[in-house]
Amino acid sequence: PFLDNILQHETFRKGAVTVNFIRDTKALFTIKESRNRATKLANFLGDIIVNGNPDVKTMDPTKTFVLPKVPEFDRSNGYKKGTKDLLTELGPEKFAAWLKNEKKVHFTDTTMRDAHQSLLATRMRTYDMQKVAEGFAKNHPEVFSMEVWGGATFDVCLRFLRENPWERLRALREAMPNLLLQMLIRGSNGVGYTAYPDNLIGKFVEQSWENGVDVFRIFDSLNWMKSIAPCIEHVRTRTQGLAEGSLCYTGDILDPKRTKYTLEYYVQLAKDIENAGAHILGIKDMAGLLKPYAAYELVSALKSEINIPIHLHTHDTSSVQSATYLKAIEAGVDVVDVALGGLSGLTAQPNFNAIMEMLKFHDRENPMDTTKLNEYSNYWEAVREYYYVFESGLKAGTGEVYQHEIPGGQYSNLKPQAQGLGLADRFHEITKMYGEVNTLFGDIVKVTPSSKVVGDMAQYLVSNNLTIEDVKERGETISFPQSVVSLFKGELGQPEGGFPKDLQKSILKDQKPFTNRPNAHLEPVDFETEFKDFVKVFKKGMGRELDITDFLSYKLYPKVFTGAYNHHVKYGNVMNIPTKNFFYGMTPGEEIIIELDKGKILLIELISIGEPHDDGMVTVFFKVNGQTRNVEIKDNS
Ligand code: 3PY
Ligand code: ZN
Repeated sequence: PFLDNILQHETFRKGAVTVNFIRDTKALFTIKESRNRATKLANFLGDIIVNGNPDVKTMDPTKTFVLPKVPEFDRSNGYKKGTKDLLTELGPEKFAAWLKNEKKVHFTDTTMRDAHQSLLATRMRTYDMQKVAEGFAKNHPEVFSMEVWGGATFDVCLRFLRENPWERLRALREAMPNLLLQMLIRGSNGVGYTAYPDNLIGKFVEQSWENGVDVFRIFDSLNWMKSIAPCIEHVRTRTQGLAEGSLCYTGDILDPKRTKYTLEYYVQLAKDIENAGAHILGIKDMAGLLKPYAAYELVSALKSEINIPIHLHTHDTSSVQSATYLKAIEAGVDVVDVALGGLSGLTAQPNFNAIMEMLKFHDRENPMDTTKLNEYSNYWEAVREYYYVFESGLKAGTGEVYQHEIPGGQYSNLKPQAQGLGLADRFHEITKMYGEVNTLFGDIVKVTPSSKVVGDMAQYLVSNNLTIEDVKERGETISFPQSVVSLFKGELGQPEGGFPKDLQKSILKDQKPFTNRPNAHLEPVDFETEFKDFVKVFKKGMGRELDITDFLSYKLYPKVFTGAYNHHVKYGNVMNIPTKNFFYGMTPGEEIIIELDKGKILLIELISIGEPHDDGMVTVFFKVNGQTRNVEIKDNS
């Protein structure tokens, strides 16, 4: 094995060995630890081979994949100056002023966050991102920011991918040092579905910055300033990053019958966000409801009423959102969110590659190497196939989105949820009910987590064959889902215009609602004591020192973190397993490479799968770095 370690070492493989190579390369001596990790990974792969990945419910045995081609880039050359360098140079205030003065329109690439959250149920693994991150940052230094973190990616990383989200962030930071990295944060709800103590959100913001986030897109699921403002303050006081306070767009400002979310409402909200200290204003059109002419009106009005730059986000669920960008760009929007072609459109963002072409020779063009950009689109197109089991099935744009108003990020999750409840063939009933529940709730802003509550209620009513009339007539006798009770109690904050009083009464029964900040009901975290206790419980299994970021994961998602921890204890770090094998196992004769650490690799070949023994165990035969390694796996079928 020692010889193995030498032969496998990157320096050796590159032929760059010097006299002191063995003496100076400590990794060569960690044979036992490597063997241990190899065995754990073999056990993981064995389990997937015998029992399948529990996250993959059904698969197509005839499915084939093409190898994604990583676009070429100059490895020896450094990074060209980008927006991250500019932020470091100018600081957030001057940076925002620079952005506002730019004539050309800027682009945020959402491929590694919202695009896969909205098309593939957030399942994109770090492995596929890391392959292209460095090259992309070197080839496209003109990009404004890379949205790579936050939203649902945080918990999906731990819950389903069994990765450490902080490790993803650090890896992407290292690979893209010249570009701004962006995250989505749900105000007082952090990256969760409920309010957390203020000091926990503050620490989370601070650590997000420390580990690589520069742009914090902050929103509240009810557009409640009392949740947005404290988070802006955390960014301003604990980081040198950019606070992008965001308004969530719902309804239709051009529809005279919709009098709740009007142009005046949004302008006032934008002013409040600016006054709270945001460096940038985000317009977060999470369901893709901002139609082209409405975008022109909204952006024009905001441009004349506020002094900070404006960043527009949308989802192309209806398929007309490129036109929205065109009109917003004409009205002077500063940055728009796009996704690389192969992972764009429909419930995700409009197509980066196509928008670039749309603007060629326009006076706001931001020229980039479109040939290269197309190569990245092709890369993601091929990678996307590995995730085919998580596709939402939406094949064409839908005008129905203007009725149900379901956010893009929720749409791709709603289908599997409906399937899970045995309601797959009633999906359109659910989407219709979603719109009706919104009206019942008094037309609220619907975005995580308020959107989840509307979704829960819609599914609950459809699965119990209840109607909106039933709720109105005999709501006191119905026991509603917990998330609905919690919303009406005030645990997600207060909606514009308050809750409908009668409905609130029948949902809460004898519980009393509150109207102050939900955080006011939560005990602050005692970091010093609790961190010590945390380390005592979890230290042993991780094989490394635990730090504050692990603690934050635990505090935000105690059960999910514990599940990920137990998985780690059993199987080690599975982040570097190729995606195809992570989800679908291996076929006999297949040989894969897994990087354990930088420069330390494992070569794993599946030799064969034995017949089940009487006790239900199956022997899986591997070759690991040339040596036979058998693992015993319990067959759960
Ligand atoms: C999230 O909160 O995860 C969203 O993407 C909302 O649009
Ligand atoms: Zn979005």
